[in-house]
Amino acid sequence: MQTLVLAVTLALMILLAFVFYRVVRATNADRQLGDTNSRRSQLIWVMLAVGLLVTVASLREWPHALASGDAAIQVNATGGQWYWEIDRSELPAGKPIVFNLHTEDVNHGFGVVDSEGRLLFQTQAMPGYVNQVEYVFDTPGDYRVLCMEFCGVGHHDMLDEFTVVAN
Ligand SMILES: [Cu+2]
Repeated sequence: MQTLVLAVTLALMILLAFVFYRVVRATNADRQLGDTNSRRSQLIWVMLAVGLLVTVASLREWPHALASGDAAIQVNATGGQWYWEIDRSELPAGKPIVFNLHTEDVNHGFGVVDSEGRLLFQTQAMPGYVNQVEYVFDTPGDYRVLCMEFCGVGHHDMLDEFTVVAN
């Protein structure tokens, strides 16, 4: 999907550059301003129509459905000042995992980092809601959960961890 979006973006940028080049060239080549303004006006309307079409066509239903549905492993994680409670400490590699996140008190940020400290994903955990995020861990190892939303004096200590094991 990202490759398609990149290709469409590049094609539209090239088209825009070509149109810009033609407009500048036409403006400099002949000084028939009435004709040029008319073409420019048409061009702006065409660009608006194309922009609107691309925007509407690329809209997706919200919220996005989780890709794996019932096949995913469900993990429930609850945040609070200042702790995480995660109902599984060992997860399999290579399988879709859905984290169901919520909190007991204030907003927290559920961020997962690998053993080298790289942030893999993060999602808000909020009181009164269950937010879901799906991830597939490719590499077995130890992972840490950090809070990514400042939530009080103990925020920096809001850590937990789990292990991903090979299948
Ligand atoms: Cu926090």
